[in-house]
Amino acid sequence: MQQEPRLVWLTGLSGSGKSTLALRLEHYLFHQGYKVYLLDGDNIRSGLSKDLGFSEKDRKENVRRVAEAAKLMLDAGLVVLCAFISPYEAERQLVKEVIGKDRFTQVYVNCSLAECEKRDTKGLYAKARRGEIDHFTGISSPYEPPLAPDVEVATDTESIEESLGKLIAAIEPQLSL
Ligand code: GGZ
Repeated sequence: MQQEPRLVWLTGLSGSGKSTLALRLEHYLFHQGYKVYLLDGDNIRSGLSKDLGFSEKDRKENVRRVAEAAKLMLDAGLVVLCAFISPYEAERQLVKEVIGKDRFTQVYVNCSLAECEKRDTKGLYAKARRGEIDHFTGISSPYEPPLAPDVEVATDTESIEESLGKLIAAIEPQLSL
């Protein structure tokens, strides 16, 4: 049987664990034999969205571009994982429309702002608190939690292994090789 294309979209605050989980999921699926590719801030904001910042308008444009790029990758038959803060519900709904609801899975990587700020692996929250970064999600820019995510993991109470296990259990039945 041929691989079914699917988009798995992870949304959550900076530091919530989106990229870590998406990378682990990518490795897992790759080793299961899926053709899978991960899009995240690291590979998108250094190229395709290089001209964009973090204003509401720019974030919406970033998410729109990612959705269109992911759609092309789905047309090529890939399983695509996207890990973006994507703070606005309306834009996440747009992604679902662009991709088609039958091949879209939304994952809410839920982690409290307090925990993300405590982790602060890149020191960005401290900078945002000092006013050195504008429009920082959770501090000076909003994050709208998904209204009806297909899967939710709580990385402030679960281990990475637990969250990954939940993700795999939810996503693998939606895929076929
Ligand atoms: C939020 C910012 C900001 C501001 C730089 N607000 O934890 P990170 O570092 O590695 O991931 C964050 C990344 C967010 O990019 P996205 O493309 O996912 O955002 S969106 O979906 O809203 O377009 C963070 C870093 O960029 N970063 N400035 N002001 N995160």
